[in-house]
Amino acid sequence: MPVDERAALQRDRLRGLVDRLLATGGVQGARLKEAGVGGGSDVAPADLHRLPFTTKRDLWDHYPFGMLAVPRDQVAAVHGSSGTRGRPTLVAYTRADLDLWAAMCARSLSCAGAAPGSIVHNAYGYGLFTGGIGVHQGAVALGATVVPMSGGMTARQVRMLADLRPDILTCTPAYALRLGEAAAEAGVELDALRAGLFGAEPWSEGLRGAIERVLPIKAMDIYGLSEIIGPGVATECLEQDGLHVNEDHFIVEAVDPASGEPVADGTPGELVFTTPTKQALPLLRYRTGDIASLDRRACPCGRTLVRMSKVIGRADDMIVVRGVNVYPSEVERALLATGLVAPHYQLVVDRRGPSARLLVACEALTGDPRAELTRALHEALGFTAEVFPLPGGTVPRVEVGKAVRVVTWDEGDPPLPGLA
Ligand code: DLL
Repeated sequence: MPVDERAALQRDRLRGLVDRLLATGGVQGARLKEAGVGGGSDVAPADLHRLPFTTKRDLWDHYPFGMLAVPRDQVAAVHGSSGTRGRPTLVAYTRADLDLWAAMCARSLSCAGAAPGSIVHNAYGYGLFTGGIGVHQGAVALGATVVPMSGGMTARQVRMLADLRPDILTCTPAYALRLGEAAAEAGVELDALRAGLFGAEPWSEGLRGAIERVLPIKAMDIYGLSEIIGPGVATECLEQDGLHVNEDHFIVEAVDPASGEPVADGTPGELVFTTPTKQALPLLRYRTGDIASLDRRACPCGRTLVRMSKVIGRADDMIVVRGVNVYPSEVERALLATGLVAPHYQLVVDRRGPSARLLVACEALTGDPRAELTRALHEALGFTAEVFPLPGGTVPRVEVGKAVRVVTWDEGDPPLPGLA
């Protein structure tokens, strides 16, 4: 779509959203009134940065149904996070929202090279988590054949991959690696696979390389969050150079996480989304906590949708070790760039003593890589992390759900054998 045409669409849709929020009279409507907004005609996309934010706290405070913008009986489904990293969040969808979600996931699948007739092996978890059902509905809407594997039971997954010969694989990046290794161990060749859409957790270019070495595919990044809709908010095209944001439905901004002020394109900031077309849970300027930069330059693929970089980390995932801010993905990038370790690692923040230590548990490919890894990490992070090469298979592999990259050691035995 030409950029001007989409800007006009965004303007009209944003005005409609503001009118709906004001009419609903919930927390978002009240904040708009306080900000002096009397109706949709008062706002334009260029003024978006002056409007109030919405946060996860609002969802918690109004859990489960307090932020609905439609009567409860129009809610066709709910999804959410289990709350392993905090309190549970619940999001609601009308039938129209489910159709929008399916369309956005279909668009994402096709952006990554899937087409009607594709076979999509979907190993995202099904259930309250949005990954499985979101991608499933997208594959159906695209006219593909979906294999609803969900996560786990890796031997069975390998069997289905061998028997059904899918061309598209969808799962978390950590599980893609696990599946590739398990297929190789079982002597199964996955020569029909062409592309994968991996997301739900941060991953680096190094991990992309590792996945593309164990699987005969192009590995693409797919981003989303339950609050906005689930997967299908943004996806990489075959250029593998940034994720196209479906900004006709999800208007994106990047802001300074501390001040909340907009940052320039190309500068990492916290992603903030507005959902002008969602019905059950429309959100105005929702703060994601995810750090990435935006790129409005034309993409060789021809899509005019703004691109976001891979997510660098979450504002709340940042580890602070001796005053230095570290995102797990920076450690991943530095580790894998050495080519000396397998792409399985875990960061242990030892908080038992007066000053925190960062322990990096990894698996060496050959020899003792400690000196070189310590040097590479020092160069990347600016302080000394302690490297622990452990025997192959010691670092936990993820089978279900999201990879746990960081654990804290507060007291007692080390979280992994071999650490000290
Ligand atoms: O993880 C939605 C999803 C499912 C996206 C499947 C892609 C594929 P939530 O469980 O609500 O939803 O978690 C959302 O996960 O705020 C990010 O911190 C993180 N996340 C999601 N996708 C990516 C990605 C799904 N591609 C939270 N890269 C988000 C980095 C991601 N982080």
